[in-house]
Amino acid sequence: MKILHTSDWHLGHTLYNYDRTEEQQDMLKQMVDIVVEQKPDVFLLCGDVYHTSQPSASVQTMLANALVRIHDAHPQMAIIMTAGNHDSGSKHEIFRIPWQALKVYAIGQIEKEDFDKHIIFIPGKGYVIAIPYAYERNIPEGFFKQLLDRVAQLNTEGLPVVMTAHTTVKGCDFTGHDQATDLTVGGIDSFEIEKFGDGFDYLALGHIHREQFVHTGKHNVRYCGTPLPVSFDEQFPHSVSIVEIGKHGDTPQVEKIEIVNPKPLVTLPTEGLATWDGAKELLSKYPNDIPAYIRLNVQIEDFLPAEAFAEAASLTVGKQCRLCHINTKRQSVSRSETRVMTVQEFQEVDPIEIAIRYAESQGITFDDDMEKMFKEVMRMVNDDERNDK
Ligand SMILES: [Mn+2]
Repeated sequence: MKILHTSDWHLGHTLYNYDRTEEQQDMLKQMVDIVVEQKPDVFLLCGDVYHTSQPSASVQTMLANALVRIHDAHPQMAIIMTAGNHDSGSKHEIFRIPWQALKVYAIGQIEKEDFDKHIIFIPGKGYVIAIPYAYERNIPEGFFKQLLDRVAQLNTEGLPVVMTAHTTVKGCDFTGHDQATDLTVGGIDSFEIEKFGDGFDYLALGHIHREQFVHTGKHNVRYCGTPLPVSFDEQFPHSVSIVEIGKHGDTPQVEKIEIVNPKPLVTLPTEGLATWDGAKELLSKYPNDIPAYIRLNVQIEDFLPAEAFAEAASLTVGKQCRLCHINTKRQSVSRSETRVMTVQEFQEVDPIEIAIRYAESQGITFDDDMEKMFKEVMRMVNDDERNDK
C-alpha cells in the first residue's frame, strides 16, 4: 500500500491580515502534481484542513475544487480526510455521503458505537483506521484497541494496517508551536504513545507542524508536518510523506517530497536579535524582487517608539516583501516593572506573560502550579470558543 501522508493545510489562514490564497492554491497544485507522479493508493489528510471552524465560502470552494482535481489526478485513489482541532467536526461531515462518490472519506467526529465509520477498507491494498481530533476526554477507554481488534478480525489477507489521528503524543518535538498560546499542543491534551496499542503498521499523525518520526523503536509513528508554514517559528523544510508498506508486519518505507512556498516567511536577522537600527538596515537591504513575509527580531531595553511599525513598513515600499511583525525581546525584565503597556504591546505579549506580570505586581509568585492552572483555564476558554462555532 502506497500512501501520501499530509496534514495541517490550514486553508484560509491569513498571516498578520495578509491573504494567503495564492500560496495555498500553489500548494494545492503541487499536491495534484505529486499525486500524478506518485499514484498513491491512499491520500491521507490528517486534520486541520481549514484554519478556522468557520471558513469563508471562497475557502470552502478552494478545498472542494482541489479535492476534485486530486481525485481526477488518480481516480482509483481513496482520499481520507479527517477533522483537526481547527476544524468543525460536524461541518466536516456535511457532505460525507456525496463525497464518497469521488472516494473521498470525510471523518469529522468520533463515533463511539459505529466503528465501521472509522475503518476504511482499500480492496487488495489495506485498511485505514481514521480518527479525527483526539484528546483524552473524547476518546472512550480502549477505543483504539477495539478498532485495531476489529481490523485484525477482518484482515485475513495480511494487508497493511494504517491508523491516523490528529493529536499530540508525548515526547514529540514542538518546534514551531507557541506553547503558551497553542494550548492543545503544550502537553495537557497529549497521549502516551502506548495508548494507541499495537497492530498498526504505520501511525499517520497530524497536529504538530514539524515533520518527524516519534521515537518508539519501530520507525512507524510519524508527523508529516505542514506543507506551508503557519507561523514564522516554523523555520524548517515543509513536505509531504510518501509511505510504502508491503504487507502487514513490514516496516514502512518513507520518502519526503518538499513543498516549495512561493512566498517564504523570513525572519531578520536569520539568527539572534538585531538592534532597532540594525533591523531597519537589514530590511532596507532586503532584495526588491523577492516576495516574502518579514518578521524582525529586535533587542530592546524598554519599548520601541509608537510609530516603529509604520517606520519599518515604509522601508518596504517598492519591494515585493511585506512586513508582518516586529518581535521584541527585552534585555532584562525588571521585576518591579509597573509601566503601563500600550494596546499594541498588550496584544503582542503572550497571555501567560501578562498573568506573570500581574502576579508579580500583586507580590504573588507565579509557580509551576499556577502556570498549570492558568493553562488549563486557557484551554477551557479555547474549547468553549471552538464549541460555540
Ligand atoms: Mn495544525
